[in-house]
Parts: sequence; structure tokens; C-alpha cells
Amino acid sequence: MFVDKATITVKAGDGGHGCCSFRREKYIAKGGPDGGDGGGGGHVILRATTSQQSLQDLLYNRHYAAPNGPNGKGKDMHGRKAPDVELAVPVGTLVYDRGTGELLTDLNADEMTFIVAKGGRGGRGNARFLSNFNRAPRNSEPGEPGEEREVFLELKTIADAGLVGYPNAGKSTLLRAISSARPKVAAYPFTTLHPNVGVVEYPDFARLTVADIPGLIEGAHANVGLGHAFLKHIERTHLLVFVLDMAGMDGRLPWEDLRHLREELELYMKGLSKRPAVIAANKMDLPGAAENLELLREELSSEVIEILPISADQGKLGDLPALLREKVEAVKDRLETMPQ
Ligand SMILES: Nc1nc2c(ncn2[C@@H]2O[C@H](COP(=O)(O)OP(=O)(O)OP(=O)(O)O)[C@@H](O)[C@H]2O)c(=O)[nH]1
Ligand SMILES: [Mg+2]
Repeated sequence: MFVDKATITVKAGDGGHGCCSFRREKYIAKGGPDGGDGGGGGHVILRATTSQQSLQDLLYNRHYAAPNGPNGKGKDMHGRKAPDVELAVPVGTLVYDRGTGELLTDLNADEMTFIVAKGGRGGRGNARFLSNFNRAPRNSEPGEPGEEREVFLELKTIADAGLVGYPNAGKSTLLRAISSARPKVAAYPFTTLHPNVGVVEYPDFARLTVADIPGLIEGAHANVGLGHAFLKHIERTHLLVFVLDMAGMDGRLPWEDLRHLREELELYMKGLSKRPAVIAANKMDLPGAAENLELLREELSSEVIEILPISADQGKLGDLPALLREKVEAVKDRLETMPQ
């Protein structure tokens, strides 16, 4: 099951209380204060990881609490800090405070962490209050309460490139061909029901992440089909890969598909269709595809966009993997040199 939204409550551990105690030993009169400090409460921490693709694990348990810190004891024994509770979430998880609606963080990199509920500090024991004016302090502090809040998590997938196309165009077949991801492939529309992210590995160990989302159809922005709910998963990709069925197997024409896809992207989010893009002209092994490729080139003659003829299910990808890398690196370079 793919889950991209979850609401959970998190409660960090309370700090332990400081202790009030005096040293008592034979032959030592007035031994002085020796009450230890309370230990800090555990934090609740969110950790982003590429090994999770969905927020599904958070669906079955909505409450997460970290343990309280132990109280301090006599003989200057301080409580040890309580262990933290860590929740793994997919990279690209946005964290909002449910109460205020404020965006708390965007966990957009692998291994990034965020303390979502801070553990309470332990209270000081009476040994800390010893002074020249007060040789026998009887005050000690209670521990601070741990933070508690309700947070809303939303996953917006982060990948270098996103595959965009009509159902059946061969997006998942392409992802299988270029990465070790294994999304389901079948000869009917809407085979893919949720986004998949695959990692493309190059001989020099460079890696590129590619997101495959369910097929888009006309009206997707208005929630027709499955597309809309998943458009947010390509919103944060650097490069769009339009996957077109060049053989027009489902009775459509590739350039019209492209036009509709761009319209849907633009209606969903202004400017999205203007992202750097390439066209993967798929199913070139089928009759009619070669003619359509010529026509597509003519249609797009006024545009600067690369069109790569491929046959994904035969593993004939031409220069596509290299081109994806080149384009993604170019976009990233540009972003890095852009003034903030
Ligand atoms: N002949 C031919 N068939 C292909 C090619 N690529 C994909 N197919 C077939 O097209 C059908 C659809 O492929 P999928 O990869 O499931 O398509 P998709 O775009 O992921 O479809 P949805 O998940 O439904 O949006 C499958 O039967 C594939 O075997 C190709 O290059 N040539
Ligand atoms: Mg698919």
C-alpha cells in the first residue's frame, strides 16, 4: 500500500526530577547535599531514508512516545538520558505542525534528521544548589515536561527525473530497463497505482533517481483517472521525461498525447510544463512508429527538445541513460550557481 499522508502525535520523554538527599556516613557529621540530577527525556526524531518509499508504516500506529528520564538519586547519582525514539520516513517528507499549520521541516536528503518532539531537561538535584550562603540546600528541581504535538506528514517524492506519460505508454517498462526497480508492467491502463522510485547506476558509480508515477490522462488535474493525486510526486523532479507511445496502440497520436500531458502539468502547477524535458519515443519496434516519429519531429521542429527513439521492453534505450544524466547534471549545476 502506498501512503503519502499521515497524521501522528509525538510525545517526548519528560525530564527526571532532581533528587534532594544528604550524605550520611558513620563518623561524618553534616555530610552535605548529594542529590543527583534527573536524566533528560528521550526525543522523538524523524529520519529520512531512501529505503522507505511510503509513509505506510506510520499508518498503523499514530502515537509515538519516547521514554521519560530517570530521577536523580542520592550519592550524587545522576539519571542517564533516556533513549530517543526514531521514526524512518521516506526522503521528501514534509513535516507540518497540525495545530498551527506551520511547515516545520522538509526532510529532503538521505539520512537527514529532525527532532520533532524535544525531550524535557532533567531537574537539578540539591547538590547543585550548594553555596557559601546555603550549606544545606533542600531545594531540587522537577524535570521539564517533554514536548508533545500533533504533526501532519506529507510525502512529495524527490527524484532527479520523473516519467510522465499516458497509461500504457511504457513508463514502468522503461524504469525496469534502466534501474533495478521492479514496478509492475501489464498491457492494460493504470497498471501502476502508486509512484515508484528507481535508481539508475552508471559504470562510474554515479547514481540518478527516477520516479515512475501512474499514467496521466486528459482531465488529470481535475482528478480524472489516478494522475492528480500523484502529480505532486513529480513536482520536485529536475527533469521531465515524456514517455510517448509512438505506435499509437490505444488509438491516440503521440504529439497530441504530448500536448495533453503538458496541459495537464500546467493546469496542476503553473510553470511545471516548462521544466527541462526530454522525450522518450517508445515502442519503436511496432509498425507505424517510424512514420509517427517523423511526424512528431515535424510537429516539434520549432522547439529545442531532444527526442530519443527507444524500445523499452526490448532494452533498446540508445543514449537515453547518458542523456538523462547529462540533463540532470546541467540543471543541478545551474541551480547551484544561481544567486540565492
Ligand atoms: N512492443 C512494445 N511494447 C512495449 C514497449 N514498452 C512497453 N511495452 C508494453 O506496453 C504495455 C504497458 O507497459 P507499462 O510499462 O505497464 O506502461 P505504463 O506507462 O507504466 O502504464 P501505467 O502504469 O498503466 O500508466 C506492456 O504490455 C508493455 O509490455 C516497447 O518498447 N515495445
Ligand atoms: Mg506503469
